[in-house]
Amino acid sequence: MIKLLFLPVRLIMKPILLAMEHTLRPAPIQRPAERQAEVDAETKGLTLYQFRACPFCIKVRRNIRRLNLDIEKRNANENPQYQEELIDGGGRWQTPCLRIEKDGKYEWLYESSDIIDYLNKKYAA
Ligand SMILES: N[C@@H](CCC(=O)N[C@@H](CS)C(=O)NCC(=O)O)C(=O)O
Repeated sequence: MIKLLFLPVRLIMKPILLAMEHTLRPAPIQRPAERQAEVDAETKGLTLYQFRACPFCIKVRRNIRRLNLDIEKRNANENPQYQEELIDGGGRWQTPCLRIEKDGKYEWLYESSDIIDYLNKKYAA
């Protein structure tokens, strides 16, 4: 019921949030080509499960852009396969969630602030 009440608000906010994300894009940091290649290889093991107009996902996407990271984004709202992966793997229907591949296994990191801290610790320097 509550979700239905918020539907018109979400419909109005969606284009506004996406336009703001586009307009207020942060500049990506620059790294020497060799370091960027290392970072690109590492981030192949990362996948962001997200909704397009979720403000928490936008916050994480902005940080990913600022850190100049090539991370695959999977829209869990529009693709049933990604939705299933998120619920089965992460255990919760909540985005953003960062899937981290380590030694052939996956870790699932929820909470936008924790995802941003994780990425900053590894890639902000
Ligand atoms: N505290 C969380 C909040 C995340 C959150 O509330 N995400 C919403 C989308 S904006 C969600 O996944 N809702 C689940 C649903 O729609 O059922 C964070 O910062 O990541």
